[in-house]
Amino acid sequence: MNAPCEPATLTENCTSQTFLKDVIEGLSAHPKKLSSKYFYDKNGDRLFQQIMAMPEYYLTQCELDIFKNKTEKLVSAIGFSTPFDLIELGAGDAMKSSYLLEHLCTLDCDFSYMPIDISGNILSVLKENLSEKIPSLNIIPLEGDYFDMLDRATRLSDRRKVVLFLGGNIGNMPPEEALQFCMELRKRLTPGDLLITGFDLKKNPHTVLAAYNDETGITASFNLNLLERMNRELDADFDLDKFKHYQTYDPVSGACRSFLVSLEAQKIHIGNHMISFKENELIDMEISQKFSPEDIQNLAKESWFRIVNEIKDSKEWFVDSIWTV
Ligand code: AVJ
Repeated sequence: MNAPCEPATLTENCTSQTFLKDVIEGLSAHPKKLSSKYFYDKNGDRLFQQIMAMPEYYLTQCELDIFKNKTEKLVSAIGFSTPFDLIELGAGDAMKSSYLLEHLCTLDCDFSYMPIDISGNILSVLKENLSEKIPSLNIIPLEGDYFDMLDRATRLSDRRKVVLFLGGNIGNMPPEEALQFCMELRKRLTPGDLLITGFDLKKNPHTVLAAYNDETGITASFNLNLLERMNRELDADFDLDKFKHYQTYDPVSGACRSFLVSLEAQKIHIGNHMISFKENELIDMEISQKFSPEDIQNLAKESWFRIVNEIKDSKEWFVDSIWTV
């Protein structure tokens, strides 16, 4: 039985109860599974920022190229004759979108910026950085799950919505889930609204694998940090030396996956739960799906969107696809 949450600490208590529930459910499944959305605690945010700075992790540079050098194209696709809310799902530190935000402010556009993120930590970093960089920007940070916060944004304002979902975050869902997600998103948008999604494209498989299998081991630490987070927040006793990161990329399906391998048979305690691992048993940690142009077209079509524009980086490794309802 879950204890009812005290109003004052409602978010925090309920969040850690959901975290525990998800973890126990995932580690009781076959194969064992953890959700990559829990990667992003304070330490995970820091590790992900290190990943974005790695030369192998081309995604950031590609999308930065789009936001820095093709800002005009983005702005004309958005259109700014009517006021709007720019809602960013998984905004993180808003490094890429800040170029768009700056441009829109220079043009004196009537818009609010509503960054949504599961990490309250990164949202406060974002707010601090952006208020300094673009003082005239109206920022309304929303901490929580995408759809809960999107619904809140709708209750706060009835202006036209421009939804940003960048960085290849959509790739963190297996294809079937991504379709469900787009359909859910579609339900929340009305004519005139736009969705701008960043897709990492299928490319030389060596390039893809290298981005997630760095020699320096930052991606490995990023995965292992979730075990450490469970030790800290859920009173678990994972020994990080007894798990090893394993990365795969299947160029046919486009699925890039990370696993943790249990290096020996072991029993782990999480609060008053116990989880057994066999030697070499896997935990399925994350998928980073890659897309062909046809994959993107099919996804848009099956979720009742229409593609109105596509903006690629100069290498054509990444695309920001602009959809309307
Ligand atoms: C933040 C989901 C876009 O999948 O490429 C980076 C996360 N994981 N390296 C990705 C990640 C391992 C990243 N996204």
